Order: sequence, then structure tokens, then C-alpha cells
Amino acid sequence: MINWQPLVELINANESFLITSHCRADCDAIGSELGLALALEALGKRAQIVNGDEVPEHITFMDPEGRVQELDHVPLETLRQHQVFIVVDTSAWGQLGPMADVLRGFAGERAVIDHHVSEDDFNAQVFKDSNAEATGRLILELIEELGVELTPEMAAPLFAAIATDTGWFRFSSVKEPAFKALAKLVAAGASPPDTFSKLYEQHSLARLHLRGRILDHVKSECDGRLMWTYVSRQDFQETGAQITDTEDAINMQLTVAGTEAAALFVELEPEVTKISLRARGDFDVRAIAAQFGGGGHRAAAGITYQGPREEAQTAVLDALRAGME
Ligand SMILES: [Mn+2]
Repeated sequence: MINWQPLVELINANESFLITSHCRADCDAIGSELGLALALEALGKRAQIVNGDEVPEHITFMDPEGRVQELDHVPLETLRQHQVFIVVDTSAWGQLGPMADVLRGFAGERAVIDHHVSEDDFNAQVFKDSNAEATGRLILELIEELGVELTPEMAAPLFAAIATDTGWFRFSSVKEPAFKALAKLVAAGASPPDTFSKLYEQHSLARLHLRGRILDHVKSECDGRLMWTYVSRQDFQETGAQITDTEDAINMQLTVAGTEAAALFVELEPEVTKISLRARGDFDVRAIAAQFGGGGHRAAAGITYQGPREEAQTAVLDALRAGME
């Protein structure tokens, strides 16, 4: 449990707040920023949200008022005028992008609200619970500590934050506090079906057709322990789908019983292949990715391979097969 009192005092003692989160923002980042900014404004404070890059297209629905600004479009002087700088959903300099320099040069008070284990020194007061399933739930706790009444405008983005950071309530991080928080957010106006639809039911027909190709190309090896598939440039051309339409496609291979590792080879250019790797159980795909200059986590890693797709497939599949022995 976080002791919020120092942050409540910091907020009560100041009038003007700058809020940021990590680049390539997700729903937890945006939801936490918006929930916090709206709560501060409910107290009569000023809040400005500025990120190092733009809000990803597929989650712009979370910010109907366009409150989240991109650093490129904001005069630097306006940022220095704030009294307190609050970073949410990250504690890593490397994830702040160009906002890292703004934080380094910031003269006022600093605070971090986060649930990630890693912790760089931001020279800030840290409000962290690494057992929390989402920063959005921590923001809700803070809102309650501040005595601010939850509005539908706060509840909707905070609901999306918790829903997505928990894989829609199925990760091992999901405990009773998550459902208690969700109940409060729904009571305040958050709509689970509306959120789900805006996140996952707005895709193009081309994306569905591309998915059909990806499924059609699936191969199974090593007695079903290794699954792999690919997308060629021809697949993109013929379906009209975009590179971003390959997102999440790899996870479909993990739905087959007995799969331990999965690979997706995406032909970006004739000589550039993007490779996504996933693992279930003990298999470590980060170790495979590292052999080709890639990186990631044990269960999810990626490689940008400088070479034709067939060559990438031969090389990386050989490494995967060797890892299965
Ligand atoms: Mn998060």
C-alpha cells in the first residue's frame, strides 16, 4: 500500500502541474495521465500533459479533447512554468524520449507514480507499488485520497488502463483490488463493452484478410512445439493491409495446444525482415533474439534482420530448433 500523504500535501501546496509518461504510450500511460490531470483540475489546479511522442492512432479515442500534447508542438518555456512535474507509468529515463531532457532541466518538485519494478533516479518522490496491476489503479487511489469525486471523464480512461494492463483481467497480477477498482470505475460511468469495441473492433477488412494469409502460412515443427508463419510483401499488396496490421497476429499461434515457441517473419523490404518471437513456459526467446542483435523479454522478443525473408527464416528457425533440443 502506498502512503499517498506526501503527494497529497505536494498537490495541495501547488497550483500548476506538468504530467508525462513513456513514449509509445499505451492505455495505462494515457489513462493515468488523463485521470490525474482531470483530478487536479477538479481541485482547481492547472495541469498540462506532454509526451515525447504522439498518442498512437489506435488509442486516440481515449483522449477525445486532445489533452495529451506532443513535445514537438509545445513551446519549451510553457513547460518550465509549472511547479511540479509528475511522471506516470514509467521509472526509466530511456522511455521518456525527448521528455527526459525536459525533466532533467526542470527546476520544480518531481514525483513518480508507477508500478514497474525498474527504477532510475529521477530525483523525485516515488509513489510505487510493483504489485499493482496498472498505474491507472494507483491514480484511482490517489483520486480518492485527494477527496475528488470520480467523473465519467476520469473513469473511462482509467478503466481502459486497467483492462489493457491486465489483458482484460486475466494476468496473474489481477487480484481483488483490481476488481474493486473496476467496480468503482464502472459505477462512475466507464463502459466495458464500449472500451472493448473501441480498442478491438475498429479494424479494416484488409487487416482481417491479412490475418487469413498469416494463418494460412502457419507451419508446425518439433512435434508441435515450434510454430511459425510469415507475411510477404505480396501479401501486403494483395490485401491492402499495413505493417501495423500484423500486430498481435503472432499470439494466435500460441492458442494451439503444445506450442512452446512461435515466430512471425514480416517482409518489410526485400532486404529487411522483422521477426517477432513469443514463448510459453520455460522457453527463452530473448536468448534467440540476442543471437541476431535483437532483444526483448523471455516470453516476447523481436529482431530486425538485414536480409531477405527466406534467409531470415532459415537462420532464425535453425536457432529455434537448436533451442528446442
Ligand atoms: Mn502500466
